[in-house]
Amino acid sequence: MAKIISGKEVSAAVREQIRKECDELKAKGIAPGLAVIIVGDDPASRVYVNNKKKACADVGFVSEEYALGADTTQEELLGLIRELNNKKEINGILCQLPLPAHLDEKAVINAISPLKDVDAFHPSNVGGIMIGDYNFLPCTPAGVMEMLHSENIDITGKNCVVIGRSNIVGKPMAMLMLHENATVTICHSRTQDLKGICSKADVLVAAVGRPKFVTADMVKEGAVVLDVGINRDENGKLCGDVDFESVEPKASYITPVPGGVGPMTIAMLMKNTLKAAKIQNDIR
Ligand code: L34
Repeated sequence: MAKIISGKEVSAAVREQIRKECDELKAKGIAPGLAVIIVGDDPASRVYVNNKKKACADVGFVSEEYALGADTTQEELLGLIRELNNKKEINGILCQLPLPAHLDEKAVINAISPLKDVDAFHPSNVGGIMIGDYNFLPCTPAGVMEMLHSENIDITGKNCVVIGRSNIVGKPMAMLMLHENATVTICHSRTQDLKGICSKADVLVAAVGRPKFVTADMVKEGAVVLDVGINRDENGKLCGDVDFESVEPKASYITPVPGGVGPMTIAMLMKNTLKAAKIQNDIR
């Protein structure tokens, strides 16, 4: 029987701390502000953006939503980002991904001022993370680390396996685990003997984007299993990349979906926005 690490609970504790610090900033006349850009009408993105706005309200931040039509041009989007880069009341800018296919995601990420890049997707922030010199950590990997910390799980010298190599999750996830002295393996669609590698993992992070991809035969007895996926199963029900039912009895710790990594991603976004507000107001 695994202990379930609740992202709902851990994220609530993080947000509580942020709320306190936000109150302190407000006493100094500073109100942290986050701008969220959403382009088109992807229903999943809509849910995530709504959750981000709710979290802002919960911790006391000002949030501005910019909902743009699916036919928005690259020039229009870059124009908005330029405006937000210069807007004093806005400390953090986030452009929800994925963007409609005609838009250039890389150019959009590049256009956001690194000082307001609370996703930590800008190349200069990504580079900073590589060398351990950064202001912001990418929200989803940082959220996973926070879940490990909440249970005092020490990964020093441990065999950590990340399935997935995206710029948003897999690659930075591996880097954060490396920073905490783990031995890290990144697996992907071309990996040979995926099952063999996964079943040696002390800590297994699933970020593949395929429903119930990780099954019990891929998991070592007593492993810590962290599920980054958000998918719909054959019945349209929310599920992760891990087959929770079969894996849970084998794991020592496991994260659920929903109520796992998702809420942590949002809590880490709040943390980055608070930090951005402090830096931009020369506090600390
Ligand atoms: N720019 N794009 C940018 N930044 C991000 O950090 C994201 N991500 C990913 C997609 N695109 C992005 C998110 O915000 C994934 N993601 C995200 C955020 C929140 C939740 C899930 C993914 C979330 O709230 N999940 C809930 C359930 C949501 C539901 O009901 O569908 C959960 O409990 O897991």
